[in-house]
Amino acid sequence: MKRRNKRIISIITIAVALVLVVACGAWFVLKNNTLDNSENEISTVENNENESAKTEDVANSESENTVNKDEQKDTNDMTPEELFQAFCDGKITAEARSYYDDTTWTMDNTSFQLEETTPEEDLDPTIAVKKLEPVDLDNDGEVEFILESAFYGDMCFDCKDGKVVCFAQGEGTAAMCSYTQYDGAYWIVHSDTTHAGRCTYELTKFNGDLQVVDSFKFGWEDWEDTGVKTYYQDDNEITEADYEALYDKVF
Ligand SMILES: [Ca+2]
Repeated sequence: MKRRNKRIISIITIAVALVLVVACGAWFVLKNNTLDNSENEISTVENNENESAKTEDVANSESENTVNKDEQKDTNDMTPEELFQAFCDGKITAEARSYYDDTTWTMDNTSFQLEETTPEEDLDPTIAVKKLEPVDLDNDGEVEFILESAFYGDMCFDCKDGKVVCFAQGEGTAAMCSYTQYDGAYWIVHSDTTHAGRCTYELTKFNGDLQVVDSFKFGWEDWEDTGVKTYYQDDNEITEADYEALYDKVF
């Protein structure tokens, strides 16, 4: 009996030890798995972070490229509006053409002050201008841009093919610039109406290549200030009635 009991106790002890060993083994395996999993999770997070950092880098370099492209945007790719705005902003210059002869010069935005963007205390009335509604001044179906000065009248800008050309503007008070619609077309007008002894209007019609395709002048003279005016159209003397009729048609 004693011997039998001893054997039973031994068997139980071995069984308990086996159970303990198996339990410990299972716990160890489980623990390792958990560690592996959390490490995997951490590395996944890190990978994701790297990926998003990479995406950000790509996004940054893409936007830098866009900025560079914008800065380098060729004037040839600009719309007429963009060209005129770039000129007004001082980013590009314009070619100015004289009304009197073939003289041309380079013009930039320092030759005028935009009323809408210049502080009132800095405004010089002799060069202050405001933007007018664009008009197809050269009759080619595309609008030209106009800046109006109270002193010298309009500055007219043709903006296309990567260039800004100021093809007409006031050149002193004896050549105020404006425009009018007459005989089915727009005409540029240079006028001298503020001096004694004369009153002249010279009209010029341009085509889309900024070539003068027609022009004429009319007005009156009274150099001696006798009160008797001599009316003319081009080189011909006309009657006062003809002058009045022409004036009414033109303006
Ligand atoms: Ca036009």
